[in-house]
Amino acid sequence: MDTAAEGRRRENWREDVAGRANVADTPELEAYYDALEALSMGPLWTVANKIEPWHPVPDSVPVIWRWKDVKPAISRAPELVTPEQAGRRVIMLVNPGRRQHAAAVGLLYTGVQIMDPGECASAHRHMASALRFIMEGSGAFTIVDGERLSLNARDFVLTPNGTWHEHGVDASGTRCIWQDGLDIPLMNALDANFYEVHPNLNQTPHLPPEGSVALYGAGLLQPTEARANWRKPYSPLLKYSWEATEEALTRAARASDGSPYDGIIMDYVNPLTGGPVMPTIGASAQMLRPGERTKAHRHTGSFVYQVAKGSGYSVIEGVRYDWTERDIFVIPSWAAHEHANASDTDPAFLFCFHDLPVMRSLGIFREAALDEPHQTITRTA
Ligand code: 1HN
Repeated sequence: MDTAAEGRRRENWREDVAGRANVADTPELEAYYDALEALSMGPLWTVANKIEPWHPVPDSVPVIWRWKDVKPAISRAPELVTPEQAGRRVIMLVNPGRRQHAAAVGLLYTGVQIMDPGECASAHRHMASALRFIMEGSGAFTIVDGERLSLNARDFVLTPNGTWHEHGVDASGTRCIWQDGLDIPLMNALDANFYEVHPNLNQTPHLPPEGSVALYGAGLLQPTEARANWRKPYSPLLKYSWEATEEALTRAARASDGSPYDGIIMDYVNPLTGGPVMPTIGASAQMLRPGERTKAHRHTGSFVYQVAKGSGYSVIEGVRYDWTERDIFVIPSWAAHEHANASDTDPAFLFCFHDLPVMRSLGIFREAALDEPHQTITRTA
């Protein structure tokens, strides 16, 4: 793949700097390397510049999956497999640089799932943390650890790690499509994944429907004693409605100039801690005001975006990606990026999830502005 990142990587490996490895191959050395390999050993100096780059050099490349391509692709699946056969009827969005990890970017997985009225997928749980962002349709629901939640377009719902979860669409609903996001590649990289099917195949909801929204969704909390039993590492609030999200961003725009790099951006938070919704995956919503074009920066962390409303473009490592509603795109770690709203009259809204909770809890988040406010656009994807 001939991307800017790839170019940097090649330069980086060739770079001849004092203190960095610089050993020419000789027949003696080649024979020595072969002998080491037979012993499951190897010289560090042939790979040192690769495994210790000057800055992150992701295998992931920027990718956009446009709704005009995703919708027809996922719409074929119901003709070919049932949710019972498939377990989950999902089309994965796979980064060309991360195929062997089934990753969309970095250590994050994403896919789109389709379900028809009256269908239901069985309950399971796993070590991976999961989320969904609803793309279209009505009557979808999910049951998370016994709590049934109804899902409308652009709602954001959590199925944190270890929770039993299943999804379906009411018989009175319409065909539903949503985006799934999981940290499967992270769990597999850590060799920490587990998976279990529910002993009864489906849950019997035993908690009040939308109970977490009733208790935690209004920005007010019960007294300390009443909520002291919540000791789990994820948000007790499981669903964040789009209506409240759009309103929060619209109000924030009246009170703040926002970020020069992201416009009006707000994190979905655990209401008990103000921290991220799950220990390994965070999520944000952002609004680009009419005509807004943000400044370019780069930072560590991998990002999966879905365009919730409006249209515009992002410039990632000098390449322009035009986007519109329901398009999904990814920004790899340390890639230079900036966003623009194409409309002079309407705001644009982006949903995104990312691994910043991992970066922050390990103390490895780093960010930098570019020298120039905007990148030179070398090509349009
Ligand atoms: C999963 O549990 C769902 O619950 C969707 O709908 C996609 C991909 C990999 C592993 C588990 C779901 C998944 C998944």
